[in-house]
Amino acid sequence: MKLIIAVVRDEYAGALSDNLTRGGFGVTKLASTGGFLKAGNSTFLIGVEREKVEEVLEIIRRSCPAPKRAGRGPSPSRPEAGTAAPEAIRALSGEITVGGATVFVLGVDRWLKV
Ligand code: 2BA
Repeated sequence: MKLIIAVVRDEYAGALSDNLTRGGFGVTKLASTGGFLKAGNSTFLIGVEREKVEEVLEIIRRSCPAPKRAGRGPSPSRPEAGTAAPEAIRALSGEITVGGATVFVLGVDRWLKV
């Protein structure tokens, strides 16, 4: 048994949720916030049998376009600078990469519904 945690951009969340549900997987979507950009994103919890992990990863790949460069990060003159951490503003002197998903696959000791 595995728990897949996937952090995705909000714009991919609807498609990912639909595709996972269509594939017969149980999904919980949580509203989350990235620590660096302080922007909203979505975190999916997906409990699956070990042999289904690759199938889920493929759905995530398909639903969340590959990372690409997306312009500069927050700077003091941009609106999002008001919400980004000061260290993020300082660190981001160039372009940032967005897209894809940040995925963790964890072992699950027990899975029960009580
Ligand atoms: P954020 O923390 O808001 O990060 C958004 C994007 O900013 C990151 O995209 C990355 O391109 C850039 N970034 C983050 N930290 C940076 C740093 N210290 N220096 C320079 N650039 C930085 P992703 O790596 O695709 O991450 C997207 C979102 O996934 C993150 O949003 C966060 O919510 C989550 N995430 C990423 N790595 C994580 C981790 N190790 N643990 C937990 N959540 C993570």
